[in-house]
Amino acid sequence: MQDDMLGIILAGGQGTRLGKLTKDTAKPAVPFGGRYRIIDFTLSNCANSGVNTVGVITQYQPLELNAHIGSGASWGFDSLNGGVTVLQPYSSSEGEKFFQGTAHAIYQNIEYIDQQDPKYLLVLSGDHIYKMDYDAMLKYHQEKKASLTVGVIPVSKEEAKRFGMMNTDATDRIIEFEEKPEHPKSDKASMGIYIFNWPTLRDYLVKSYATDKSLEDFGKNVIPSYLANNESVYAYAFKGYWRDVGTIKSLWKANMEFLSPHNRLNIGDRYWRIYSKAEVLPPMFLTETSQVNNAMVVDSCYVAGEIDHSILSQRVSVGMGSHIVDSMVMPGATIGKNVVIDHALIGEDAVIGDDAQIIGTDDEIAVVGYHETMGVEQP
Ligand code: ADQ
Ligand code: ADP
Repeated sequence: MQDDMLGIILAGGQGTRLGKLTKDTAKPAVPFGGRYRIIDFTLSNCANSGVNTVGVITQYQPLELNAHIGSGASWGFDSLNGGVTVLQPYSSSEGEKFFQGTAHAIYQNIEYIDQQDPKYLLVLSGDHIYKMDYDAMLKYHQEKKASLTVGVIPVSKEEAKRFGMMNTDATDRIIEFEEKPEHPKSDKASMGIYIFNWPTLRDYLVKSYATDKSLEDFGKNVIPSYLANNESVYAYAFKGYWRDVGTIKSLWKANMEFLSPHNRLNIGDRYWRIYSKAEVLPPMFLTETSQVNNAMVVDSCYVAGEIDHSILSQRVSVGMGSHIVDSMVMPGATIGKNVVIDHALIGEDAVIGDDAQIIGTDDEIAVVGYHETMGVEQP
């Protein structure tokens, strides 16, 4: 259907803002909502929108992403008709990794993109939780005869500092754009989701890098240059639920929203399913001492304590007398007896000893890192 459009998922820049949760992995591999990893949402959106060919760009060891994505069959991708490719990260000539921005990451993968020979390039971020039909966005892009279309959503003044902010005219053409402004002039934020006419972008990148090596980002460099060159750049207004979960607080908050029965994400939608790696695990077990309220507890968990308004991912165990409130526990974490966990994110395979107290607040979420051991006496 949309074989003219190639999807590229930017699956990890520096990723430092998630701290201990992303020590060994690209952000998009971070678990979300009990059963998913963050990238599942974007991959499912591609599959559901008929974007049959997707390249995933990461700056980290792509091993975990490779293991998670596999052939892509869990999301319905078919390698005979496109499929998902996790692209190898690039190194400098000294073999060291170096930081590069989003536009630079596309530039370095020109060869892969040329092989696919797309008319349109759909650029996506791997750390967003949302459901979106990219095919509808492409139709809009074509109707507007745009050179670039940017997905746009309203945000509050406080949030605006985290985003690219813009002004549009009456036809939704973007006339001003500023990346992470101190004083935003509107409430229109870029979702970091772009449809480019590939030949135009390709020319632009090749010409720019021939003269100026400092070009880094779409938000900081490419969009402003497009506007300065009078390219037709349009805003595509998105109406649904969308969260950028690139920070600890936003990741915790989106997990708590996921728990709400009023969550606008509507994960039960049979016409827009969110897929993940298919895995069959033993059922969960709740002992007679367990109490579970307003919670999501998935396969292979063992619960002897109290769970209140929290998410337990696969293979989590919670000992007797422990109390977990307003928290998200990632797969494989082991929590001892009489532990209190409140307003926290507990990393994958973390081990928490008896009597530990891990207590955060709305403003300062407590975090136990991936594979971290806490409060366990060493022999
Ligand atoms: P940010 O999210 O701050 O703002 P950035 O850090 O450039 O932008 O990352 C965008 C996505 O690309 C992230 O998922 C990141 O991990 C990934 N990424 C960055 N560099 C990469 C690289 N070299 N290789 C692979 N992946 C890489 C952007 C826009 C704003 C917009 C917000 C919306 O710049 O204008 O408002 O997204 O979230
Ligand atoms: P090990 O330390 O057991 O050798 P790896 O580091 O290879 O394991 O990763 C094992 C699994 O943990 C992978 O599925 C990977 O996606 C996941 N993983 C790695 N780092 C993180 C992290 N920071 N947060 C969540 N999951 C992670």
